Amino acid sequence: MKKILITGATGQIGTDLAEELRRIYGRDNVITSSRRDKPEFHEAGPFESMDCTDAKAFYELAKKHEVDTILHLAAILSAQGEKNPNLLWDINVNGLYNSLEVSKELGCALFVPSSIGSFGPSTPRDHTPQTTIQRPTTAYGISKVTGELLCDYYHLKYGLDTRGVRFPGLISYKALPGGGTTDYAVHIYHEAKKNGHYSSYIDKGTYMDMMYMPDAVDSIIQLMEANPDKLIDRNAFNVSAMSFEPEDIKKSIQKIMPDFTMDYDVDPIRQAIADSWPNSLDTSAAREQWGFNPKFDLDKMTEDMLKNI
Ligand code: VAH
Repeated sequence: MKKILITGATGQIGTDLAEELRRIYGRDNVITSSRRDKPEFHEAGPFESMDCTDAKAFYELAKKHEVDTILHLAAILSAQGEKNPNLLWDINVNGLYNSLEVSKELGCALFVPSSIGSFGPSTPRDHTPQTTIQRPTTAYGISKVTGELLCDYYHLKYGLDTRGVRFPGLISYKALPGGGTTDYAVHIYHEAKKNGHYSSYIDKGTYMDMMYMPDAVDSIIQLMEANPDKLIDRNAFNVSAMSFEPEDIKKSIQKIMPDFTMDYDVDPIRQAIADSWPNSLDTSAAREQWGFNPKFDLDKMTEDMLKNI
């Protein structure tokens, strides 16, 4: 990677990713973009407003900056997508299709994140294999499987250098997530610091894969810099650092904040989404093919989150 365009760059992943990429590759070699435009987006480096569903605007931005890599993060997340599946399809699939066409035209490498949301109730739930049944029951999951298949198609048919990971729930303190099902694992830290209490919308005993944002950012960079000859499962690799349920994160917080309390106010819509996803992923393919090796476990993440919020 030398000249990089990040779409959806003002979201939860993009905020941390742009900062780290600029530290490594240089401020002016990382162009960020988002549908929204705010003055503060221009402070950290080159930013241009761009709607990824506008094929012409997407192509012109990438060509103008002569990028060699596109990290396409623009997407609607699971819970928000169930409220507006038409908007989700437009952004998550038409936007992705544009990223493939632009990458093909300009010869760019392309990263597109998938998700544990690409699995469904018929997927083996524990130690979910790299290659297995993918029949998600959310519009979000269907868009993610579509994206995986399209990215593989463009690699096989046109030789496009497409790569992706299936992200678990991502936890960070720099930018809040928006409209996801795993967001409870971010909100709990903010509520712990603010109120010493949290009401979880995900029920006790609901295990989901999770990862701290520094490990997620490292995984994108590691994958994009990996030797292409070693990549078999390009779109997309299972990645995860841990699997936990709300009681686990509560206990982890109580090791630092003994008076922290939590109760449950379950949201049936987001609980149903969580229940359709795996409990834990098998990440051996990522570890073997490009050295995926997350550093943060739950307690180390909790310590860092509570220190920085
Ligand atoms: C969501 N945070 O909850 C996203 C992610 C694995 C979950 O895709 O929709």
